[in-house]
Amino acid sequence: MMTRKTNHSIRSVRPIRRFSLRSAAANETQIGEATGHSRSDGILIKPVYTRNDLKHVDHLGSLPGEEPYVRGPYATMYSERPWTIRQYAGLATAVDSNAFYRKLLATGAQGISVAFDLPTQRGYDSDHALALGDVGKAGVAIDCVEDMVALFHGIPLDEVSVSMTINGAVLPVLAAFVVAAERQGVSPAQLKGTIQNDILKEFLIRNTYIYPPSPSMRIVRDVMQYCHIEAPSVNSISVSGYHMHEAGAGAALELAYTLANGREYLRNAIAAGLDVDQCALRMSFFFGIGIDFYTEIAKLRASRIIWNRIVNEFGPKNPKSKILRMHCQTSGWSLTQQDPMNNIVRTSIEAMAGVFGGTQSMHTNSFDEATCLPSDTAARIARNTQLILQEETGITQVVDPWGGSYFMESLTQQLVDRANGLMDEVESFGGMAKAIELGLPKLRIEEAAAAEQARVDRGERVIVGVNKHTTPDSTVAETVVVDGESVEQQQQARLRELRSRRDQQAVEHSLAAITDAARSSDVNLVPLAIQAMRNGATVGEVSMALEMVWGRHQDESILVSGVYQSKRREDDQWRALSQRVVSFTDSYERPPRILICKLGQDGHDRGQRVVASALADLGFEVVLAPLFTTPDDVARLVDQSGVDVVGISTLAAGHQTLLPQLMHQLSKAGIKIPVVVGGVIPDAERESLEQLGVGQIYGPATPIDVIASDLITLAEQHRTQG
Ligand code: MLC
Ligand code: 5AD
Repeated sequence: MMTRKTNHSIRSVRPIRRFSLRSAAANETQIGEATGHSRSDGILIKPVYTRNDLKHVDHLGSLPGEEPYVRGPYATMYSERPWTIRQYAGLATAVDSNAFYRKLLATGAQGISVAFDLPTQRGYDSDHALALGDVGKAGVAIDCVEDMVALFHGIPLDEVSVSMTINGAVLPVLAAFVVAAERQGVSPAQLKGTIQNDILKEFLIRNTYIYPPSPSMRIVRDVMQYCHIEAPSVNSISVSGYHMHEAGAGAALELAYTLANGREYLRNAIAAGLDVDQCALRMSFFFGIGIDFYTEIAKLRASRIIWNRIVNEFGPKNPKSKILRMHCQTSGWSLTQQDPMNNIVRTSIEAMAGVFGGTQSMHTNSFDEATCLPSDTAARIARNTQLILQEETGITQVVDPWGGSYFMESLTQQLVDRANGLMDEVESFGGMAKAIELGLPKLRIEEAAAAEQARVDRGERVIVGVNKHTTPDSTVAETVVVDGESVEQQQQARLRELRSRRDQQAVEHSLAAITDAARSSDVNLVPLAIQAMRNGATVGEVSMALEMVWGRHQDESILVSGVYQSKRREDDQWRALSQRVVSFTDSYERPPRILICKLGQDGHDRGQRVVASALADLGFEVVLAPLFTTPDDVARLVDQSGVDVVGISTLAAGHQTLLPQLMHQLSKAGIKIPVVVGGVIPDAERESLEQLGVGQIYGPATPIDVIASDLITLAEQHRTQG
């Protein structure tokens, strides 16, 4: 890992570093494969279970609400209070999102979960040059207290619990929330909700970090400490495995790394003087629920057993500290662009697994999410899926209905054992922060993702409508497109207005106090951020006040090597493609060379990394650009690297602004090169992208073979013509 001071230019091309994993994970994928089901998690599922399978189960006999809480955190569970229906949402401006939330609440949602746009998550105001193209696209744009006030207009913050998915920029966003509540007459002590504040998984997988790991961990504990004292009903962290699941981790890996992160946060806070009860009491968790029905139920049950053991290591006094409470979200990974109505069925099944696993709060994905942000219709069906489960099926009547099942108890124990093994590996590196620094967990997840992609491409994992039982008609009727330019203009006007009327001296004074406090570690940063936001500072300014001392973190790109190929080696189609790469290399005296990059603040890089790793296995020379590049940066990289093709991966709609700019930059520089795009791209955009000169467009779940074959052809054409 490396850290750079604020510097937004890309100086040199970084060829990918590749890394080959052996040992535990190699076994893992083999066993998973033998079952034909579980997602590379080393779990053996047999056709029949008997009482003999309970012999090795350690947790039998406990009641719900009792240690080790395998049967649920509360004695009565849903029979007394069902899980909270909490749909993650946010788009465009605060006013737009507020209207959306109010509609959600009026029609059955029971809590709010805010999705912020990427510039907000990365600590940039909407008028920052690097925010361009991403403002309001993947979530709501929040720059200042006034935006937060508008976001919660008419939503009483002492009654409705609010979750906010914010990590790198947690300080100014939490501060704006506290001040917005203040304006409603609600004190921090009356607030209820959750702040994600889980920075480790940002370094591991999600990539909306801002500062380097060490000061980032200081922010995490400052937030935990502040909430414990001032806002005791706010869950001060939501330790998240969801993103690991989305990135390709199997159940055991997701469990192990999420709980290892949890343990790291406990250690971090305790080292700074908090006691275990002060921090564990309001730690909460967040898991993805995939389509492997049984395994996912067992995963959630297993998580409570492991967390109970971990917290006990620290000697808590309050029994509540030992309970893992969780939010769950159905899997985005399992959703397909092809035959999208199938996603309703997938989501329902995943939601049932979440309920059987005993979740406290849940988001069900909308069927159109492989294409765009949820449309009204899709969001309604997603929410109704939960309402039907709660109110029609009778599922809430019985607590932990799988308890005592030979199969489920044995599967739960297998997951506990498997996750414990993976956590021991993390401990052997000195804990999660160290392991992340060494890069191991990311590679393990990537390895699982590459193996999974190979299974899909070989047809071993069936995805109905994608690699089996396909139908030609696969379009989504209604597509949500955010008018980013209009949001940008509105936000910029608000910022101008704010800056013209605020007391500039007071703002500067409070920002300077933050910068000073960043230099020491004995002052809690949250009250200082609250004061700055109250004075009229912006999210970007507070972030910059810290960045001045800590710099901005940049991740190094290391790719896993050989995993995809190991699953395809014997396969004729793969051999034919390898042969084409060899012929290309013979003809042109070097392999086809591709630049793979993302534009703007979109850090979702699982897709590009799986493709990069598979292409490199095939023999391509892959240049993987750093994250967060501008069109200018990419044009420069193309020029420097002498590649034959450029591949742009896009998942957060920023391409709508940034891709035309890139094409313009390339043509201005006289560079003729084929450009292909992959990711979440609505059908309605295809024509305009083709007009721009984009060579190929790949939706989610496009087989690697199709992409590789096209790329070789494009590279050949480029060499011949160029
Ligand atoms: C509940 N309660 C009970 C009970 N059931 N009491 C007695 N008997 C029962 N059967 C009580 C609880 O003790 C609590 O009170 C209150 O009811 C609320 O229940 P809860 O279980 O705490 O639920 P909730 O408030 O909904 O909180 C759930 C949570 C929380 C703890 C998991 O952290 C949460 O809401 N998380 C959501 C996170 C989220 O939305 N993330 C989205 C990320 S999207 P008391 O008094 O004890 O509090 C993302 C995507 C991306 O990250 O962008 O990448
Ligand atoms: N609104 C609703 N859902 C969203 N997701 C991401 N951004 C939003 C948003 N603004 C969902 C997608 C994705 C997961 C991280 O959350 O399903 O897979």
